[in-house]
Amino acid sequence: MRVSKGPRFSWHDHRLAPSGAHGRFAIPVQVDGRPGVIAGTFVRVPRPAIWPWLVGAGVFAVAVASLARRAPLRVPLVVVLGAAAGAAALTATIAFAVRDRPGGGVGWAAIGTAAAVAAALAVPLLRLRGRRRATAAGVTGAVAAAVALSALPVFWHGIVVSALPARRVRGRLRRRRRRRSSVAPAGARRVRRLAALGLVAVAAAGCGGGSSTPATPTIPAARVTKVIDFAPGGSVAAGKPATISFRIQQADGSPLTKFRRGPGPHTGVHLIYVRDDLSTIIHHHPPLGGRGKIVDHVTFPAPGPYRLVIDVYPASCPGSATPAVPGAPAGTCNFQLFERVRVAGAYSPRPLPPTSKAQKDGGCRFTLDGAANLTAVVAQLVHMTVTCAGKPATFQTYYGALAHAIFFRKGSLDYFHTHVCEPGASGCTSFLGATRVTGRSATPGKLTVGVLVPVAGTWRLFLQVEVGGHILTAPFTLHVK
Ligand SMILES: [Cu+2]
Repeated sequence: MRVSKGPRFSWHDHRLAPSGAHGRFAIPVQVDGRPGVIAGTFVRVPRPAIWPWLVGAGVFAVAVASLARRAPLRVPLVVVLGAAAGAAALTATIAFAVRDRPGGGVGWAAIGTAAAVAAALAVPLLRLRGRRRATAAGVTGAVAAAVALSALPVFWHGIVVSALPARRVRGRLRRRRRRRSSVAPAGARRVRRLAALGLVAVAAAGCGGGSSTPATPTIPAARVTKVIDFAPGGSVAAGKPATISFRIQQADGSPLTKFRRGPGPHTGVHLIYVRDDLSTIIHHHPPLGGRGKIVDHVTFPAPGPYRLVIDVYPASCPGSATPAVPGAPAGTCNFQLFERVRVAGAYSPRPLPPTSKAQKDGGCRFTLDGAANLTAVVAQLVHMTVTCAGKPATFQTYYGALAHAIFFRKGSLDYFHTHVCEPGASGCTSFLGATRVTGRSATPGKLTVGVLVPVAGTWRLFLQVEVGGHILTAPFTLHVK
């Protein structure tokens, strides 16, 4: 039985508990039409000791009895005990309604009924005085006892799903297991202990509707953030302006309409078109006005297949659909989506030029230093000297940065992107997992560029700067070990 709505798929299953102290379980599933299996190990944990509970109950009973012998304390004692029992029953009812519905979701009707009964009992308890107040407390206690008795089967249950953080619960159990050598069957009394805290929910094996024929759960394809309404559907012409448009649909089905703003290059949506042979890139920042529809006008210089990288910085990181950039400041989200564009005409892939130390574009000369020993996943800095007409170049801020270093891997077209910002600028660091890199430029004509790529191979670095109002692109071939 499926017990969840929305992007999660959970179900009620009776096959998780093999007999014995521990054993393997394997549940066949169909995920997006493909057969799979969810397997694991089921370990029964020893019962917790009963004596602390007996001792606690004994101490409590003695304390209540000794207090009850003093006549002036009897009424306050009954009131306190009745109110405490009522509060405990309410907590337990809410905990069960929130975490233990066989059909999933939250039992709002049970919570509403419990709250109404609690309010009806609380009013006389607060308003009345003397013996009548004690009677009200007695009624509250009796109702609480009835509620507790109805929840009693929880103690017969072999499996407990705890609402406490897994690490804390498992840590406790591991310590307990280390202390005891023997393994007793089923941890029913562990249930009691957690249930007493009102923090437990019970699931699976044996509850809610008897045994059913084991079925193969059919799990639909995961919902993901994706590009929709991508146009054009067919090929475009080389040398003529083409219009590219699309929307980004989030995992919950809603369109992505809000993007990160502010200084620095990590904002909005970057579109990078790269020809499959890495001979050409086009880097655009389209406007982000029209309710999620992104439109870009682009002229492709030569025919052939292009990969389009859609590098997205959403305004917020909702749920798990757009994971936060690991290691980045909280709230920085980034993900990439990919599309293909076919530019009509004969395509003859150009071989990748060999490694070079110098490149020219727009009358400027780019000299690369320190790129001989590059390693994947390691942040390294290389040095770029840019001279235009023999003088050090003055870099202008272009798309939030003084320089953009765009990396594409030969063959797979894997992508990474780092930046060089003005001294003191924020939001210029690039992250790959927990590894980070920030470029620098302290003097005109000099750039310290961060190199950080996810896998080894032959990579093409496209260094982009703006000098004198012109965007210059210097491509370098890099070998990364
Ligand atoms: Cu950039």
